[in-house]
Amino acid sequence: MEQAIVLAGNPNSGKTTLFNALTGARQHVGNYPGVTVEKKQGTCLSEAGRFEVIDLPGTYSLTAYSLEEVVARDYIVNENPQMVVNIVDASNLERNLYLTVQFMEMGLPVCIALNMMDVAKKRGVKIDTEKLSQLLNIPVVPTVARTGKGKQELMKVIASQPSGPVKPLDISYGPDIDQALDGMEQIIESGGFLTHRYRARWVGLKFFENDQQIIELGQKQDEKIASKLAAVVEQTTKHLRSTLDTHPEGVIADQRYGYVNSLLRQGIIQIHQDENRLRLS
Ligand code: GDP
Ligand code: K
Ligand code: MG
Repeated sequence: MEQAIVLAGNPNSGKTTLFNALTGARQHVGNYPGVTVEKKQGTCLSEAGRFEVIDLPGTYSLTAYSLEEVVARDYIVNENPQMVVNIVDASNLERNLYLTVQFMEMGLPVCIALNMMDVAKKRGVKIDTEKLSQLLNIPVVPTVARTGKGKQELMKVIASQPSGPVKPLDISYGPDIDQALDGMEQIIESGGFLTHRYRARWVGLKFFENDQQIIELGQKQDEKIASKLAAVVEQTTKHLRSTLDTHPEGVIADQRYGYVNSLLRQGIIQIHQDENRLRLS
């Protein structure tokens, strides 16, 4: 069977540029089934082997807030690629890693192509890619998609990753949501509720995020479990509102950003003032 990888990331992170650099002329364009979202597919012949490559629609999150998010998420879950190659804009790390974290929460095999390294360098920003890789526990390969720099290294790293299940990332969402998620996870697992496609804790999280696609899929499978989960969400929401004057979706976004920032604060980014630039300005 041919090895398949997907390119995923924020809009304008350089996905299509990297896709072109990897596949050259060996590509074709179609649509995802049933929707008018463009699907680019191609073949990468690298030193590390032959790969089928898909350029997924750009997204900022993985909750069903937009068609692009649903298409990207569904494609990954249905096709089960060997690797999700997350194109991260090195000049905008915080925003981009917010999506990375969400791929990791789904329990997917993820690696980072840390792109736009030329832009970061020009701005005097130095990124410790090894440290970022250690902290996230996933491969990070610096790239400049525009020139093709780093693409062979990226394919080698992908080819060298062991297959098999990946340890998912579980962020703490504070005591109230964490405890609710523990309970939901048990309900979800014992009922086999959507677990043929998704990990249990992630399903619980999507109920908290009011993800209409997952909630409707769940209701179709088992109305009773779906309303049990909705009741847990409702109770926790009430509690959060009365004690902290906040709501689950807000807490979840804040904690995700908090997690990303706690990584970045550990010396990932160094800013060097360019002496020439100082003299010129
Ligand atoms: P997509 O929305 O993720 O598919 O992003 P694109 O591939 O369309 O790239 C967005 C813009 O960034 C384009 O103008 C690219 O030429 C540019 N770009 C992509 N990768 C790089 C890179 O590594 N360095 C620089 N300087 N520009 C890049
Ligand atoms: K640009
Ligand atoms: Mg694109």
